Amino acid sequence: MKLKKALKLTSIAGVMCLAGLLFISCNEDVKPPGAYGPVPNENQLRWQEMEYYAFIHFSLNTYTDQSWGFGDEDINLFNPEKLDCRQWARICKGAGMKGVILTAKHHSGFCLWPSEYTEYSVKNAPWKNGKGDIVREMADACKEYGLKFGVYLSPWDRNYAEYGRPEYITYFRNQLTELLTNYGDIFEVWFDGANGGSGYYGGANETRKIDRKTYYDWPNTYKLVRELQPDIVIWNDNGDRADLRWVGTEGGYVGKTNWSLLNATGDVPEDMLMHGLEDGDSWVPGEVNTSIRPEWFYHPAEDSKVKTLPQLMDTYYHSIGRNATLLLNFPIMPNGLIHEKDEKAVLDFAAAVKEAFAVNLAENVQSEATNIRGNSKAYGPEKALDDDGETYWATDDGVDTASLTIDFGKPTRFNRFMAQEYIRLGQRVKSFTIEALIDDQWQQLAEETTIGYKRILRFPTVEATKLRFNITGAKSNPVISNIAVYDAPQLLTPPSVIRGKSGKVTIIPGDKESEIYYTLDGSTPTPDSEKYTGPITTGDGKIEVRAMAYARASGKSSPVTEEKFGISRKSWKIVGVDDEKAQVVLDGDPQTAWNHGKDGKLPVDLVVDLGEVQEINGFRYLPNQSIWSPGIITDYVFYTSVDNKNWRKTDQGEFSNIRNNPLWQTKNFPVVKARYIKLRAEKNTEGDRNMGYAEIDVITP
Ligand code: FUL
Repeated sequence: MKLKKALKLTSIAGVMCLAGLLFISCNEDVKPPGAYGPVPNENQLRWQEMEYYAFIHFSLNTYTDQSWGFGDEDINLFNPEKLDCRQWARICKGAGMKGVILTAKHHSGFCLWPSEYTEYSVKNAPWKNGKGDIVREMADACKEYGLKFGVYLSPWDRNYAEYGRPEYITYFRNQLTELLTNYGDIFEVWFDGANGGSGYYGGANETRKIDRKTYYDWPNTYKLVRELQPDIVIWNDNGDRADLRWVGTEGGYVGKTNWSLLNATGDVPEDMLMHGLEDGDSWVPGEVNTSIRPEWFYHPAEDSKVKTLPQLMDTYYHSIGRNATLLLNFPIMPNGLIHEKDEKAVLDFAAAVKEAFAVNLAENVQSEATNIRGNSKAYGPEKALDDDGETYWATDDGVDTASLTIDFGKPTRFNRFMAQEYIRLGQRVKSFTIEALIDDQWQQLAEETTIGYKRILRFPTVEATKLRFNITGAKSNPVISNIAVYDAPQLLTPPSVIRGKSGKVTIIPGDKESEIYYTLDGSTPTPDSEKYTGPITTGDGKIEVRAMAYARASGKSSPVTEEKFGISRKSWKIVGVDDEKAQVVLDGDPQTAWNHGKDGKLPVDLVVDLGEVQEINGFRYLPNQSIWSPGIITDYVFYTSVDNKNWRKTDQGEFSNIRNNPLWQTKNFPVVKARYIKLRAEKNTEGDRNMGYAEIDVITP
């Protein structure tokens, strides 16, 4: 415990004794609890308290509509005529964020600062006649708006000729040195884990494999980082433990059980990323990284896919509310600005968070606890209700289960509960429940596992006079710095829309109570539009469905869901596969999936008969949506045919970043006539032939 804190506690206890205000015995000599297990260092603590900060994805691939640049993209494309880092910073600040992490170099190798070690940077781009430096502009804007600044430097570099050889490590460290020396304080550095293999590599155009654990010589790279920026935290997903961990998904959530611990060495299976390791020997807390749109970089087609308020609120509860921080990404448009829809979404989100947590109904209300450390006022339950993160309720050593009861004094409506452990002394709580006294009966509202730095629970609104927080299991005596209770306004969840093979459109409500209204002509639905009562029969052509949930009682409506569907699939079928279940690939439902068997040789073909010859100019593939599903295709060739005999190679490429972010993959090509399409899977994430498909679709002109 810090000296300052120890003095503070002693003096509080002393004042209490002198004032003779004691209801329980006063013992000034009660020692504070000792730390248990691994604890965060100062940098990790400072970082954890930031809670919420921005990611910015911007690079040459913003101009090529790609997720990952190959490394040979034309530098002349880079000319963001309205670039304004102050706009980015203003939005982040307005959104309540505490910092910004910028993709100084993404996998394509293109540098947003004029690195002296490569020609593939802004210094050779038309933007500002090669005199620009986006890292500088961002660092300055962050300073102006009181935000911390961080950098993403991709270890994988698809442009650099020496990538894969020892020379690249010198290059990588030189670039790191530039970034960590020339731009002021850097709070976090991000070493992305992607090492896809293929790339331009100075013209070699080949696949290079490296061992992500050893190639980058992380221990020495970390040493350099810490020398240059002693207050930094290092994020790394390359098999070497750093200060922070990835949580195993880019979907915007971490496990409900979330230990900020891992082992310093050894492999980390994906579910360990999501939950941490209860008995881990090191403090490695989770950071939830996700984008405000499906993808990380800007794609105009996603202008209607910006996360809705309910989605962003879910993300909040599933990250900050589960003992993690939230790193929320903005893709920058080719003109150099954040899209106004993203701005509105994030500001609405900030307002909703503010509203939800505006009034803490438990602040300084009456409380009692089944055990108080040394019966000392310094560790009483009121220390968890005083809105001071440096004081806490603690129990005696050896007392690992205890209850704290809050008495509201009158029937009080609430639907959120927040608890925080004093993590300077370690993460201890293994399980807890909360109960409410409703009409003189105790009713259990929740039964949960870990708490950590912060845990927030959501439950249906109750009206109760008391709330009881029961710690039912802990590694050591619990130390709770904060408890809060809120009555957050209810939000309506937008419905989801699917079009089945028969052409019927089904709208799935996000909750059970609200009504659904929809349109089929691209107009915005209102409570006067068609009311959804069951599957809608649609014709064979393209349709655009817009739907919203509406709560008559409050007059509130949800954000609008927009889905565009191409030609009907009535007569489509999978051919050449001896398994009826394969047809789910065409059923329009993202939740159903089918996998080819594991046996046999690569590549694996899936042929669809579209029933008649059609004009098509692209296709879409959605991988199996269950978490860590097998067989996500990464490398494909797409063929078309009019007779199922003579095939034409129409497209070929990779589904970049599909493993971490298993979204719809859309590929466009010039118009061709085809009745049959063949998706050839050349490689999947597991390196086997068990190819998985949730959906396959075509795009028509
Ligand atoms: C991933 C990368 O491959 C994506 O492109 C993106 O930068 C994301 C934050 O991390 O692994």
